[in-house]
Amino acid sequence: MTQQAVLVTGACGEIGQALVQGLAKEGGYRIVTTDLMPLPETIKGLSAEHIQGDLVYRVKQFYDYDFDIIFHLAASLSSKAEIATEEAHRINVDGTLQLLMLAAYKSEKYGKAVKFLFPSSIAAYGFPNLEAKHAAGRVKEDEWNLPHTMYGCNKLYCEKLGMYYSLYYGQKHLDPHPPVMLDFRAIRFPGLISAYTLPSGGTSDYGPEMLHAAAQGKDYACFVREDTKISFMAMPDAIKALLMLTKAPRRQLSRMVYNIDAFSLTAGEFRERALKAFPGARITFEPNPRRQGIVDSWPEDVDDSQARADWGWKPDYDIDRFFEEYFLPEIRKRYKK
Ligand code: AKB
Repeated sequence: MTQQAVLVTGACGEIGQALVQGLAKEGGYRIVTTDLMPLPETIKGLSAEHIQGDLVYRVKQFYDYDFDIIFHLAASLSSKAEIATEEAHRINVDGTLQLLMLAAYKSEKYGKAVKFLFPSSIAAYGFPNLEAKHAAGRVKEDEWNLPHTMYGCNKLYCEKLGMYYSLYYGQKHLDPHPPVMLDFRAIRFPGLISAYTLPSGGTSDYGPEMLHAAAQGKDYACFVREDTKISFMAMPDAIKALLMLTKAPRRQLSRMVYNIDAFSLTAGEFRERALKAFPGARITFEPNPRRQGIVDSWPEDVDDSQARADWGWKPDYDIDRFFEEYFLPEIRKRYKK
């Protein structure tokens, strides 16, 4: 069987590790990985080749490969990006631009569209104040695209770049016989929670951090207010969504950027769930004004009806199933509680 050649950037990150495992489980892929770090033991055996280093300076090397699919996950997340803004721009935008150029070139050269899967984020949205956030409820993809963070600006702009290279690059669509363009597909992810890994540098991190701390019997001071509400998703659902969107026939897709949704809850509700599962957990609230401001600008919930209609998206884990069937059984095994 011919294998599809896949590149996963940011392979050592949370989504990267879970995606490499998901691709290996499905089979039929030759997986090349890249990251600043060496691969963790858990996925080392699943990558055919790992290229370690800064993506921005490595992209030239990837012109020697012919990838059918690129999962471009490498990014500096929202809290970290707000501290080192120009460096975040370099990682988030320059890296993406270079990979898009590579994928566009290869698509045209071989007359076969390279699929380019891009994890965007709820950070692409931005509300001026809490009243607007509460009033908006479930936002659609094209509403409130007014990010407050460098990371959100980077994600929104890279979505636009992906569309540009897929549709208009060189204005070649105006040729009588236009060349094959690349096939860009993006998902705006909510906060993600894995039972196996912890995020770093994000602002939705308080959710997973609180749960992992409670499971280990460690104190946790949550950096946002109790009433703070955004949407979250189990990591297996995030991987399911990426794989579903990768396989969806292009003709079924009415857009290039999709919201996906699973459940929304407040930081206080996270605490209640954590206390129910781990009664001794010590969780306090000590809001950090900058990080609070970031989460306050993100939607409480997103409307994912387009993803549901176009490629059959449906999460496996609602809030109850997330805790009872995924997170708690796995985390208890992990921390032996
Ligand atoms: C972050 O907090 O920066 C990310 C995200 C929501 O994209 N987890």
